[in-house]
Parts: sequence; structure tokens; C-alpha cells
Amino acid sequence: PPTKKSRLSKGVNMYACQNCTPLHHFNSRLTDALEILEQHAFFRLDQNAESRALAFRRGSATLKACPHKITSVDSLKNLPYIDTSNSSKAGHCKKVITEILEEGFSDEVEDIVNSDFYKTMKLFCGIWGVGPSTAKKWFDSGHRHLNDIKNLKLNKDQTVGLEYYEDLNTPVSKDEALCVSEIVKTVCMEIKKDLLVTLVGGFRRGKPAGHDVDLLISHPTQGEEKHVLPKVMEKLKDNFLYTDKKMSSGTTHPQYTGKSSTMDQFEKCFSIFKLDLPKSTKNGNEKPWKAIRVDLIVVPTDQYPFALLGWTGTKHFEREIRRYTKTEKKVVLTSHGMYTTDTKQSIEAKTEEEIFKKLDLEFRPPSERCC
Ligand code: 8DG
Ligand code: MN
Ligand code: MN
Repeated sequence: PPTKKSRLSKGVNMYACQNCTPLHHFNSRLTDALEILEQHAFFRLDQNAESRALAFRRGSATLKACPHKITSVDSLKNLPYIDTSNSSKAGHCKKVITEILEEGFSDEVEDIVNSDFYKTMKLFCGIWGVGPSTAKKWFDSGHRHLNDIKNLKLNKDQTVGLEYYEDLNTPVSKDEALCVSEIVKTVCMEIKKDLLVTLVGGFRRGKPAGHDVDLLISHPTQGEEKHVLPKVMEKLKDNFLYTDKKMSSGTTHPQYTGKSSTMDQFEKCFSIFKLDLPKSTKNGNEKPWKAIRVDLIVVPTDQYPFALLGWTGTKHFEREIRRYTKTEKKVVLTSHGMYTTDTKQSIEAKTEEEIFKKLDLEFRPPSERCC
């Protein structure tokens, strides 16, 4: 029989990309709390904000990968990023989990959720184009409501973000995502019949709803994807409320692109789509369309498996697979490709499966990357 120790820590590895993390898991009461702490750490923007936020996310990812419900402090034993003797950050996760297991709630988490600061930061960060530093600046100036910032100096993204605030903060359903995807597919077919449109992001992981629609556009013949995006945008111009096109920098070789961030060099368009809604049965003055955030990313076929992996997420999964790859394999992985850190040798792959295999990782389908 397994020893107590091995049984307790069974199946949860150090790197989240090594674990099976399904969408529905057993510990959401605990992970919700840790993720509030993660977000709060991020909002505070103080010195160690990022590493504090990361520590909570890692603890949360561990609990999501636990194949059972945690009901006692004893069963936290040996869990990575929660029960480690030499880390005060893990200690913080454990303290909060212990409180919730023993008291049913955590004072610290309750205080945060009810604080003016957290509520206001959430409100302002819900505006497309507004990040924690802008939100905090507004908070520190005494602003608390969306109305307060209508007359402030806003950039383009923020202006439309505010204009469509309600729609953009209403979750996008899977049906709506498929609708957008079909519309984009149809115009792509008119441009070149072999263009491939792939729904990625949360929906590829099996989420029933999301905050946007992420679509990769590629072509089986290398080079045929060039000049496609402007044509797609032209054909869809009546479907867009707003577009922000990002040019490809041209230097897509992983060796020359951003090292650790999720930013990549693909030609892409961050947009707000105007999706016509089916005639509602309830009558009223509701507008017959919904504003939806859509990301279109154009990917050359030789980089497709890497882009697919990079855009399927979660953000934490991506961060973890890159950390694993760099630390354990001495390989840099990006959405464009991968190469060895020492010899700068590029490593090819035709599928996601092949990428995992070449990195000595057990393959995780998208539905198991929900960390
Ligand atoms: P959601 O929309 O349902 O809320 O969740 P999601 O689909 O997982 O989140 P997302 O913010 O739409 O991001 C999807 C993935 O795309 C995520 O793993 C990170 C990645 N991603 C960006 N921006 C960029 C970028 O500029 N470059 C690259 N390579 N990846 C990006 O979000
Ligand atoms: Mn998304
Ligand atoms: Mn997105």
C-alpha cells in the first residue's frame, strides 16, 4: 500500500503543466478565495505584487489539480506551494485555506471583497484598456464610479471600453462565440477557400462562457496567410464597432522575440464585434445586437502548433509550461516555436502532441489545462 506521504501528495506536481487540471474540480471554495487574494495582490501594485500574486495562483493551481475535495488541514500535507516549510508565501496560502476549512470563511478575504479599494479596482479594470495602474491612479484621485471617469482623459481603447462597458462585462456564451467564429470563417472562405479558422482561448478548453472570442487564422500553405487580415477586416467592416490592428514585427523567430511574456509578434487585430442577436421573444427597447471582444491572430502554418498551444491558455498554464521548459529542459518556448538556450538550435513540431513529447511532458488536452 502507498505510504501516507505518497498518497497525500499523489498526482500533484510542481509545474502546473504536468498536472491534469479539469475545468470542474473539487475545491472551488478554496481556489476562489486564493484567486481573490491573487487579484488583490495584483491591484496593490506594490513592490512584490507580481510574486505575491503568483504565489496565490500557484496554490490555487495545486488545489485545482487535487483529485478530491480537501476537507482537513491534514490533507494539505506535501502539496506544492501550500505545504512547504521554507516559504512564507506558501504559508499565507495555507493560513487562508486553514481558516476556511476551520471557520467556513477567511476574515482576510472577506475584508478584501468588501473593501472600497477592491470593488473599485474591479470596476475600473473591467473597462477594456484599463489596467491596475490606471485604475489605481483613478482610485487614489478619489474616483469610485464609472460616471466619475467619463470626463477624464481616456485613450481610444478606454473610450470604447467605457462605451460598451455593460456588453463587454456580460459573459460571451459558447453559442455567441461559435456565431462569431462562423461569420469570420465565411468571409475567410470568400478570400481563400483553404483558410483555417480555429477557436482558441477558454472556449477551446471547454469553458461554457468567456470574456472574449480568440480566433487563429492560418493556411495550410506557408505564406498564403500573408495579406489576409486587411481583407478580412475590410469584408467585416460593418460587423466591427472598433478595431485595433497590430502589425507583425517580421521577426517571428522565437530566438528574437519577447522572452518570457505572453506577447507575441503575430499580425493580429483586437476588436469589438457587433453581433446581431436572434429576435428576442421578450419585447422591449433592448438593442438587437451585442458588443463582443474578438481577437483575430494570423499564424503562418509552420508556427501553428506553437500558436495553438500559446493561445489556448490558461495564462498560468502558459507561464508554467514556459517555466518548466526553460528550467528543466533548457529550452525557450514561445507562441512562435522553441529553441535550445545553449546551441540556439530550433526544435520543430507539427502538432501540440509533438511539442509535449519533445519536452518530455505527458500530453494534456486543452480540457486539462484549466489551472
Ligand atoms: P476568457 O477569454 O474566457 O476569459 O479566458 P482566456 O481565453 O483563457 O483568456 P484570454 O485573455 O482571452 O487569453 C487567451 C490566451 O491568449 C492566454 O493563454 C494568453 C494568450 N494571449 C493573450 N494575449 C496574448 C498576446 O498578445 N500574445 C500571445 N501569444 N498570447 C496572448 O491573451
Ligand atoms: Mn479568451
Ligand atoms: Mn483574448
